[in-house]
Amino acid sequence: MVKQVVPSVGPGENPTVESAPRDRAALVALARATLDGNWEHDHTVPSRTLYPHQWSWDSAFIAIGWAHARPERVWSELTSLFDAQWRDGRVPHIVFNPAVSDAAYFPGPGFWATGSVDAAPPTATSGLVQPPVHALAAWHAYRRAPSDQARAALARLYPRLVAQQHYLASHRDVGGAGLVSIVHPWESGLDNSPAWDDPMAAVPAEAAVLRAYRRRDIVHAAAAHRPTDLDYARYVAIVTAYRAAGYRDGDLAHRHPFLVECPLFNAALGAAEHALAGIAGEIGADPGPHRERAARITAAVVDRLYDPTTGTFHPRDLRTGRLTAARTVLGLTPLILPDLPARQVEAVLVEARSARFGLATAMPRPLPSHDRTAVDFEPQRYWRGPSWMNINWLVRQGLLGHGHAALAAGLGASMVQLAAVAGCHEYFHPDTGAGLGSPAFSWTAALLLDILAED
Ligand code: 9WN
Repeated sequence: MVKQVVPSVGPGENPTVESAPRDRAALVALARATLDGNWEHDHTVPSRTLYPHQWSWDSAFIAIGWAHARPERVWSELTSLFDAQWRDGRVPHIVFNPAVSDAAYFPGPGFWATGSVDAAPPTATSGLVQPPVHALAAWHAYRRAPSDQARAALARLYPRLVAQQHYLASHRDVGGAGLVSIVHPWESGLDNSPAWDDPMAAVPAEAAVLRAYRRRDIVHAAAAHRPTDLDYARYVAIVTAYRAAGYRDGDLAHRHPFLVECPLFNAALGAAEHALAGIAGEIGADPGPHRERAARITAAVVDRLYDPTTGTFHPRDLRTGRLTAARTVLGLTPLILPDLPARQVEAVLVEARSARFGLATAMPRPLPSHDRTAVDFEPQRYWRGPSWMNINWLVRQGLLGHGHAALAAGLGASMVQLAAVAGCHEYFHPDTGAGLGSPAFSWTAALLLDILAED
């Protein structure tokens, strides 16, 4: 009998791996049970404890998992998220569940105060966005579980996905070169990545500001595995600035403290146009404009964010005009662009296969979130070292798309092995494989189901 003990990761504890590897059937059962346990009437919470609302890019990844477990929920998941789309087209990064108390998550709906914002929906939401991986997820999930009902749901979602792209391209091209600027590290999804250290250092804030608030995350996870109080003080300061301007995007260049072109966010933007071209073809719309936009985005990602001296992609800080120096896993993610030129594909593969990330046809652990050889690599702290399933899944998709099936297989096997031992955690120690953060995390479960379905 296979043991299904989840490693203990309470605050202040040092997590250890306790279980023998699960076999495939046990892992599928665990992943399905994790998703079922986090299902909440029309969407899936990322985690019952840490994240008791709906998150934008989580729902996209989760929808992919539902295609394997309960296909009708793919469309519930995505539709409930897009029901909270703002009138300007932005898809909010959090949709708050009104049945959950304001104090259950910080910052809760009272902090965001979107009720008085013209473009916001009646439902309480945040005012930020997250990487636009939804078209890619909808198209992937549809092809995993096609049906007449699924095609009809896809057709209903299509104009909303197009509006999401339009918002990003028209309101967020602060640099004027065809790329989106994120206005907060939370928009990257990799909140405390070393990629943001330079632009964040320029945001005035003091950790003492946090005395006015109560962080809920460190009630449920070890503080040493989460962003610091100073990070949170800056997160609050940046939202406060954006909120004070009614979450409007005009004139951001002259007033906003954090403006960065992120390689993952913009790669997702381009991949979304490729996916929309596929969706358009399926539902009888015109794929042509999507293909044209996709080509322009890929060219801009290469032109603006690729550094030939490092051979990888970096975020561009619009406040300084420079690329940030850290070599994080963000640099590998433009692989998800099917039309990434061969020169950049080869360079990113060299980076991925180096000691920094350890990609191989047989690899003991998935990719870490940060360069293992960097002095600021922190194997337990959130996006500063630990391995995350969603980023590994995206890179794996990129490898498959560029014809590197053996590397994709090596990466996929390392992901499955990790969860077979540690369970469906939020993130994992990149060396020991111990589970960190939430022990029942939805996108980990969802993306595992997707990989297992290919075997
Ligand atoms: C802030 C929900 C989200 C993910 C992000 C991850 C984390 C939130 C937080 O959790 O961010 O948005 O409170 O730390 O960084 O990628 O979408 O799972």
